[in-house]
Formats: sequence, C-alpha cells, structure tokens
Amino acid sequence: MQGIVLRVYSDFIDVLSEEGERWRCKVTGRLKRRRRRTTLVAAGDGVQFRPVDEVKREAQITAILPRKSVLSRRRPGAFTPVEDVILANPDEIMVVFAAAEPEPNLFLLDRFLVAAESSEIPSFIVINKIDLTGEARAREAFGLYEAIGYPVYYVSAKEGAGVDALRNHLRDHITVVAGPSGAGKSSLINRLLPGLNLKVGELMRIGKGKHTTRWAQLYPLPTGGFIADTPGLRELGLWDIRPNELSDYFPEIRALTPQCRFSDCTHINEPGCAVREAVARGEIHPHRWQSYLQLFEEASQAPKYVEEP
Ligand SMILES: Nc1nc2c(ncn2[C@@H]2O[C@H](COP(=O)(O)OP(=O)(O)OP(=O)(O)O)[C@@H](O)[C@H]2O)c(=O)[nH]1
Ligand SMILES: [Mg+2]
Ligand SMILES: [Zn+2]
Repeated sequence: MQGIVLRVYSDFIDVLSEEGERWRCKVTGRLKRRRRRTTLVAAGDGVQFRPVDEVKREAQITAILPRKSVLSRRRPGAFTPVEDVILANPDEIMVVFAAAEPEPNLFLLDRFLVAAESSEIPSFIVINKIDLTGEARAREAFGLYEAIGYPVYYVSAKEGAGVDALRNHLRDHITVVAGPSGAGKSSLINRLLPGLNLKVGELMRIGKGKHTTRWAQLYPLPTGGFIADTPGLRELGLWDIRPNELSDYFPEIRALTPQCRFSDCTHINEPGCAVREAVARGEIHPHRWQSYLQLFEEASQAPKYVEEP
C-alpha cells in the first residue's frame, strides 16, 4: 500500500493511505541502516507500507519514495553536514505576517523571505489581521512585495475576509506555513480547517518536553492538498547563508546581477555595479536595500561550516 506521512512522533509514523485511511506505522531496521546522512522519514514523505494489524491499522513501512524537494537545515557544528529534514516534498512556503499587532517590522519579513528563498521552494505572502487596519492600508504597506513579484493575500483569520481566495491557492499541493510568533499562523490554519483547534496565542514549544511536535505536521485540506505547521522555518537562522549568495535570495537584485561588471559582485562597493545603480535610480525599494545591507553584514559575521574535505 502507498501513502503520505502526516507526522513523525517518536517511534511512530502516521500515514494517510491513498484510500484516505490513517495508519500507524513503524520503520524496519533495514531501512534505518540505509539512510544515515539524512532524516530517515519526515512528514511529507511518500511511503509504501505493509499492514501488520488491519483492525488497529498498524503497519510497517517497506519503502520511502524519493524526495522531490526538502525543507531542511544542516546541523550546526557537525563536521560532515547531516541533513535535518523538517518537511519532505513541500511545494510552497506561505509566509504569514500581521498587518498590525504586532506593528509590522518589514526587516523581519525580509528575513523570512530570504530564508524561504534559500530553501529554493517558491514562496508567497499572507498578510493577516486586516480587520485591524482595513485592506487598503495593508495593501499600501505591503504593495512593494507585489511589485517584486511575490503573490500577496490579504486576510483576516478572525473574520474570514480573503480566506476563500487563499484556500483556492492552497489546493492540491503541500504548503508550509512560516512566519513570526503572533502573526496568526495557528489562527489561520484553524480557519482553513474548522474542527482542528490548534492552540492560539500560545507559544509553540520547540523540542522541549517529550510531547511537543518536533518536526512538521501535515494537515489534509478539505479541498485537496496539505498544509504543514512547522517549528522549522521560524527558528531557521541565516547562519548557513554565505554573503556572496545573499543576492540570489532577493528576486529584484537577482534579476540585475548579470549586468554587474564583476560576476562575483556583492553590490557593496564594486565598480560597475548594476544593482547600486538601480538603487540610485530608485528602482529597488530603499527598505529592501537596507535589508540587503543588514543581512549581508550578518551573513559576513556568521560562523561558517567546516566544509567537507
Ligand atoms: N484581530 C485579529 N487578531 C488575530 C487574527 N489572527 C490571529 N489573531 C490573534 O493574534 C494572536 C496570535 O495568534 P496565533 O494564531 O496564536 O499566532 P501564531 O502565528 O500561531 O503564533 P505562534 O504559534 O506563537 O508562532 C492571538 O491572540 C490571536 O487571537 C486576526 O485575523 N485578527
Ligand atoms: Mg501558533
Ligand atoms: Zn553588483
């Protein structure tokens, strides 16, 4: 039988079969030995399994299908990087941000977008809590991201505005939810999945205590597809981003780098820099340029990995 992993919970793996049944699975030692350099099995993995107890719906995983994409982090300090897979096969990252309460900090939003870009998974933005500002004001504040090319949805998890359009976007694929604490991620998932009742207004605990979700959990959407609540991206630092790759993670800067005189231009002080020329002409938003400079500084100071020999 075949299915998708909804979550990994200590030794147990919850799998949703193609027939729509939930099975509690275990992995055999043979499979464990074969996958040492990456997480054995993660939410989002496609698996094959063999029923052990049809009544209790217990099964044994016999194969893990190849991953199309991963949301992962490399463990800091590891001599040889080991991939820590937070979620397998994500199609999109949804960055949730509040229009108010807390007051928007666009630098924080940029940090999330850069982290999302560095994972090479397409991302889009959801501005929540528009009941507090009105949609027009929110559009004004975040329109610069639409100009860059990010899809932006304006919603209220509390009152339901904009949620239908968002629901449509989420259809038939795996979406990861990211964003700072208090943005309303859990509220939004609750709105998309009535009856789920994720805890709201409570900090999601990461890796403390035995019974908190350590990795991602997938929730099947009524319209097809899955949404994943994850502690991963929120705590994803920028420590594994090298300064010279940062411009790849700003789409509007990335588009200009081929025109810089030097192919390895960092756009800080090299002559003939097409990016700084665009900044001077006002073609790159000043706020985004400030974020680039600040993140460049941070990335330059971050501890480096020991590269594999
Ligand atoms: N006015 C308003 N408040 C909201 C909305 N969505 C969420 N809130 C409130 O914002 C606070 C935080 O919401 P959560 O859903 O817990 O936020 P979260 O992003 O899941 O936060 P963490 O789990 O800590 O990462 C709660 O007090 C919610 O009631 C909204 O659309 N409008
Ligand atoms: Mg939450
Ligand atoms: Zn340049």
